[in-house]
Amino acid sequence: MKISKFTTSVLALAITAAFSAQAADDRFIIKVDNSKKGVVKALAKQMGGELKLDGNGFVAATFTGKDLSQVKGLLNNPHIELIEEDARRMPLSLYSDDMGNAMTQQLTPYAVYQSQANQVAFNSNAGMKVCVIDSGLDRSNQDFVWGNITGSNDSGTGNWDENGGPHGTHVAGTIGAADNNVGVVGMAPGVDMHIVKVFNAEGWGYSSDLAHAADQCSSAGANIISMSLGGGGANSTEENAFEAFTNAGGLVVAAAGNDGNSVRSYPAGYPSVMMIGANDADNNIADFSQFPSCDVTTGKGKRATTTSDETICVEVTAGGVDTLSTYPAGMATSASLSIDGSAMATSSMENSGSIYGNTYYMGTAEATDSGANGNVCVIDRGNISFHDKVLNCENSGGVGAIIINNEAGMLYATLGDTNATSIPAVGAAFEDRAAIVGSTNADITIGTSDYGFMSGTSMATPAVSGMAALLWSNHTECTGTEIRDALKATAQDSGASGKDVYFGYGIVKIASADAYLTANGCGGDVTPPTGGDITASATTSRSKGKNNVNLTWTGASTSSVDIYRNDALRTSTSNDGSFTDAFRTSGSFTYKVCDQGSDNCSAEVTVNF
Ligand SMILES: [Ca+2]
Ligand SMILES: [Ca+2]
Ligand SMILES: [Ca+2]
Repeated sequence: MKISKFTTSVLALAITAAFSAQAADDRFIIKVDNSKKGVVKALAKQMGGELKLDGNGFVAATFTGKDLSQVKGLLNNPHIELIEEDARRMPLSLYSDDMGNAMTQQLTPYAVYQSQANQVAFNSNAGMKVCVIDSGLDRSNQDFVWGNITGSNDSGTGNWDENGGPHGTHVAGTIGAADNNVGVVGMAPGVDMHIVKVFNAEGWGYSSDLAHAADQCSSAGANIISMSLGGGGANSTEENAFEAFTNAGGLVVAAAGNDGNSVRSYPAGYPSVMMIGANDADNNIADFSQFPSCDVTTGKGKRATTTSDETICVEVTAGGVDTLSTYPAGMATSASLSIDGSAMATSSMENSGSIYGNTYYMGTAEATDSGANGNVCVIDRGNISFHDKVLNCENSGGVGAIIINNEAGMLYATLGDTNATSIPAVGAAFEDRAAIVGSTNADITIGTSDYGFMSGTSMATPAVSGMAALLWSNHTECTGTEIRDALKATAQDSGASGKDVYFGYGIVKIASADAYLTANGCGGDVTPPTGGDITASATTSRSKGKNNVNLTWTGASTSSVDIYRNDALRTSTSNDGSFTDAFRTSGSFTYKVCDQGSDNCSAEVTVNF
């Protein structure tokens, strides 16, 4: 069986087609006095238009295959006050990357916020190690704690610390890029990693390589194996290797695959391996994320029975669309934009370079304009091609161009195949239009970068591997399977209500998982047994609008005690015989006091408010 990397696109730009000046869905708004609307509606219909909306002082209609100037030509009528493109409106992303240039400042990728990894501190003293089986980690990238990273090579793949393409470097950055002042920040910043390079120059390897790699991960003392790869067909050698790693207390994480179908990929399809799907910044499933069934049918005909096995399908998802991470030095392209000194969201359109200048608003830049000479052109999207706008700017003496979207969101586009321009041109979001149009100066940089975007379940997988290391570093007493169960128990249900084949349990929420393990222990929501020699009692009072529980105890033997409220760990506190809990909610609350980290607890004490 051959295995290959699960990445759909190397650059965000590669998956966004160039936009034309044509209105979205060929839909236009026609402004007309209500008393003349009937005439205009009849004319629009006569000219091939299809009425979509009859508004107060306007109508909206589609003209299939027509652009704005053509529609203006068709509807040449004195009653029409204005015709403009009817733009699509859609919600902004729920989560987004930090803005700025990763070459000069540290940016946090959106998936870190989405999955709450910024809310939990990584414990670097816990000794967690993630083994990354991929195309190598290029030593040219400075955003790693290299002293914490080891590696091994398979024969024929070259050195583990030289890249076999950017894939392995991107994946490793999502797991463990350093928390410093540059680049990106990983899910478990600076975590120990062992890199196993299995991909040859052609970009694929064999399942026997993976079985061997699992042993190398084990020998290196790894807790977690992360595999952003896979292929069709199960085999027992490979399956046994990952099962042994899991049975020894480890956690194995692998990608679901990027074909957007229900095919089950391996190694993710093995029960011992946790399968990861990809979601986007809006909590939607990525259209490429594979969704194999969880059903297992045994027997035939009337004796056939179908059962569900959640270990053979997607278990959880994390961000994997347009993921920002590390590249081998200089292998990515990036753009940055500052307006009056403030970083602003942007996208690279065309032409590398770094320019600073005064801004000049050029409208839709449908002709040259001497006012642009020596300045950065600020241009609205619409009416003519992006290329011709930038060319008009350049022919006016403009030194750079910012094209602002005319509908919600960032403008992702290129200048097309026959580019006659040479000044750097970037896209900007419609939401920033007022700030950009009203600005006095702009700083644009488009150039090679050590940081860039990729999309795939390959990107979601290291996000989960890194977060598992983050969680585990705070709960080292747990096994890998208990970490896996906690990730599932606390994931945010997304897509169809309840567990589904696309999201599994949902989007990983690591602060929730951390609280869950703190409250319930490694085994999940198991109630600690009562008994022992500890006696506890409680009185109640009210002050400053709060209910107070004054808990006292004797007989505990550890220096600190664990206090449980309604069977969840409330706190660990000094064994000084008293603790006061305060809250504003009413109801019945049950407390018990336990020797720290043990099952030796007092009997339950119940208070009511
Ligand atoms: Ca960093
Ligand atoms: Ca599995
Ligand atoms: Ca769901």
